[in-house]
Amino acid sequence: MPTKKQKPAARATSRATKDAPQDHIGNGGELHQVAGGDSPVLTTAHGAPVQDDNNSLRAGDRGPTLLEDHAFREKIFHFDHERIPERVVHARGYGAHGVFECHESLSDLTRASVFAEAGKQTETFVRFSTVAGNLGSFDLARDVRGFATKFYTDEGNWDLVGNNIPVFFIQDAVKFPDLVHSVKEEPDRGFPQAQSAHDTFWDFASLMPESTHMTLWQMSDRAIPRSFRMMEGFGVHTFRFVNAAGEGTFVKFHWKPVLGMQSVVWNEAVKINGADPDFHRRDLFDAITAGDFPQWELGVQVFDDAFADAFDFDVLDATKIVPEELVPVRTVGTMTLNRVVDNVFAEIEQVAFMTQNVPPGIDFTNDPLLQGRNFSYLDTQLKRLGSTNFSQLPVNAPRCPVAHFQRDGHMQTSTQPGRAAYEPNSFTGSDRGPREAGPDGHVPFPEQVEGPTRRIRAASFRDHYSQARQFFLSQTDVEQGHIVAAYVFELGKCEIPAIRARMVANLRNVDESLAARVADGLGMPLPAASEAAAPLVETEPSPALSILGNAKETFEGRKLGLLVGDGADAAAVKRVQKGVTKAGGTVEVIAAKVGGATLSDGTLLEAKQAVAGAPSVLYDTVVVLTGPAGGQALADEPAARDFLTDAFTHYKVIGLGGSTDALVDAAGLAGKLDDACLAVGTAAGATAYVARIAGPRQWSRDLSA
Ligand code: HDD
Repeated sequence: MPTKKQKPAARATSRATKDAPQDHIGNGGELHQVAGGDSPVLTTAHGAPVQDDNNSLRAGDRGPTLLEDHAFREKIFHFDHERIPERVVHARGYGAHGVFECHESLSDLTRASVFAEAGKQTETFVRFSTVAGNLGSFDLARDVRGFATKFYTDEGNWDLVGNNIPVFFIQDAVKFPDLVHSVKEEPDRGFPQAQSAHDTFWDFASLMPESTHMTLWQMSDRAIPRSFRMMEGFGVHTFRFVNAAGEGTFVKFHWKPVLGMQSVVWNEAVKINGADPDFHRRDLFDAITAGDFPQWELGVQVFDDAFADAFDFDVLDATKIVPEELVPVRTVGTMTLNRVVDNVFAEIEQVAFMTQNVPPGIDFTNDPLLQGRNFSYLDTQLKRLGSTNFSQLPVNAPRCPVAHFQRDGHMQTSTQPGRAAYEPNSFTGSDRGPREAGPDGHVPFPEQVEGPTRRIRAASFRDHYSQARQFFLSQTDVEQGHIVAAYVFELGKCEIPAIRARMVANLRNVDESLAARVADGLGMPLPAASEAAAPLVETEPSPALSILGNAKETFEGRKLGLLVGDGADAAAVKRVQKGVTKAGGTVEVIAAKVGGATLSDGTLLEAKQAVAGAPSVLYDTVVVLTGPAGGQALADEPAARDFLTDAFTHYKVIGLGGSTDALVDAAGLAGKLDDACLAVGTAAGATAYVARIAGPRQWSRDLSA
């Protein structure tokens, strides 16, 4: 007799087989489908149809589970092995597929096929990441962002494994494990994760003056981007272009976001991490699935040996930039991200970037950081992906023909034909295997190298402060204030006063006012300046280094949080929605309850979010529109009060319409509203509001500058 407990199992089984959504079939159609049509049958990994996926096989209704239940054992076996090691750095990331289109032929500079002719398209895959945090950490950590691009070129994959900051903490790869160990959670306690605001990071940074320049960038708003779509990317190192004649030039790569650069403010970042730890990945996913494809222009700075020799700094030193004012960035193509992944693990987790993946026409330089990376990335993929055959995974596989004599290995999926698996061989036809490409292959740039073998840091790498100073002096007052505040916050989290003092002593070599303001913020006396390894070189400020100085006048790609209370003027709501959408933004409707709000014309406006789950930090600007009843209800709701107070504190443009006085009062803003708080109840008001949100935040509210 079947017991009562067995009945639900029958229902669940039929759900699994009959009603399974089509998209569970698997990306490559690799899952076994026994019965035709759109309802795949659940099978084991070996293809046998599963009778019942809800009850393991047991002896008797209430007896022990039997070892012969192979379907159960296979399911648990696979589950137990689902995780692979997360990346040792850049563990948390998100990615998407795209296409790169070349604007003009660069064949005079490089024979790389990506740049062969105007209009040439190359498939790409991009992974953005934070560096320090673990896989499950939050998106808005103050951190460098990885910006890694795989170009599936006609002549093999080109991986441009860059960051959103053009310099790095260290000059020599031998220090990379030390850098990473210092920023990761401290080994004796396992915290803090995903942040540099602790003793060990600043201990290391203060003892390694070469990291000072990078810490300036890291303390700037670059490290808290509003969106992956609104940040720059850099190849960091100086690479080499090599043309068909074998002539080489130096090149640096830049990604410039078409939406312009934008960051959030620190207090906002802290709150976003609580409100939506997936803020950046959601933003990318939402934009691409809405057809609002993010784009970046690829730019190159090309220079020759004469420039490199005359430059005040060493172009092989990854702690230095080449200012755009000295060597302009030439735009050579556009990348569009147009497809989200089908499966996060298969694609984003298993994608394997390697700096050593360069096609003919692109080559390395002797940057000691790059040279070390070229070893590390191959090695780490074996650790993470478990087999030398990781290049066969769909996301990693080149889109051009692959032919070599490497054989076998774990998880070999290619059935390699032919009799000879060695080179040279005397076989012919399909038995002989591939032949070398000779001059058509990746021919290394024939650089002359000489000198004794020594462990030494070149004297040309010694200046650690001049470009850090240039960066600081190139920022607007508001941005300088944010950098000061970030140092104060981070060093304030250090429990060892000597570490704070050592860092401030280094900052005195960057800029006296910076050091004095940080010391003041920390409430400590100004220490003596540390000894610099090289005298400062006078540099001109580089306007290209400021985010705010280069802000784009647009609301494209940004988001309005529209808080609507009962009785709100229906026409006013529509006008704001229409205006913002027309300006290229998106609108998210928020109400006291997620069921929505009843408008003046009696219609129900559905909400996407209840205000308790949608703090204003999730939006670029906010509008409150409400009737009298709704206005009082919002004033009584703590989350609605915070919504407005935070929007004001984060310098956001605010639109107010209808009966908002009670809420403004309750939010503590009575008498404080400024000209970035606009009345949006009328048509003219809505127009003025839409025009204003294309502009900057209301920085005059910022007292840190
Ligand atoms: Fe690295 C990952 C960028 C220096 C060793 N790195 C990694 C990723 C990015 C960068 C974007 C994530 C790739 C992905 O999304 O899968 N790394 C950089 C930049 C550097 C840099 C811009 C300096 C200019 N890295 C660097 C050095 C070493 C490494 C000096 C070691 C000697 N990086 C690694 C790694 C990782 C990695 C351990 C971890 C996961 C991976 O490679 O695939 O090999």
